[in-house]
Amino acid sequence: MKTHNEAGSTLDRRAVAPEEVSLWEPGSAQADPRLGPRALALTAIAVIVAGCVALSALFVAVGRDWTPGALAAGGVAPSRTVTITLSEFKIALSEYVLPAGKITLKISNKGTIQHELVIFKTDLSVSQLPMMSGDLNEDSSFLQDVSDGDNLNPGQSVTRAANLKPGNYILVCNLPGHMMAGMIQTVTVR
Ligand SMILES: [Cu+2]
Repeated sequence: MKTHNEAGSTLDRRAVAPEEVSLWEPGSAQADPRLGPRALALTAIAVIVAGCVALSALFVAVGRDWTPGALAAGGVAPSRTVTITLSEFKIALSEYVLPAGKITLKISNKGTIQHELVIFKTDLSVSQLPMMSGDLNEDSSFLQDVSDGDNLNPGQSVTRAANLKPGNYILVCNLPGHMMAGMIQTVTVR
């Protein structure tokens, strides 16, 4: 069976080949001039493909900023996960402007010492934040505690759910000295 099929397809290919050639060079049997139009056509295709790749890269880049609008138009909003990375002495997020509503926080301590993550809603700027003994005064009425959890050991990751209203937030590691060392990050929710 196999041998028979292979022989058949070889014959088919032979039968088709002259027609293919005649598409490019109807009036001539010469081999070399054929490369001209064929190479041109291939180049044109390559240019079109490259253009499409560049365009889609552009749309992917711009698409990030369009997401909130797309969600409003699309109807069903997928649950958003935000990645938060703690280290000495920094708090880094996968995005710094978040959509209001339910959100999943994936918090990882990629440092070499313990850290924590506390989220407050506040209208104060960072320089106005209420301090006590060099750390954030978490009991201040200017701060609304939105999300808190246990300290994370080095290498540990946890997932927390939050429901965010539009406004300004600060993310802080308030272990002694950590905030002043740099572990504070502002985030906007809208
Ligand atoms: Cu810390």
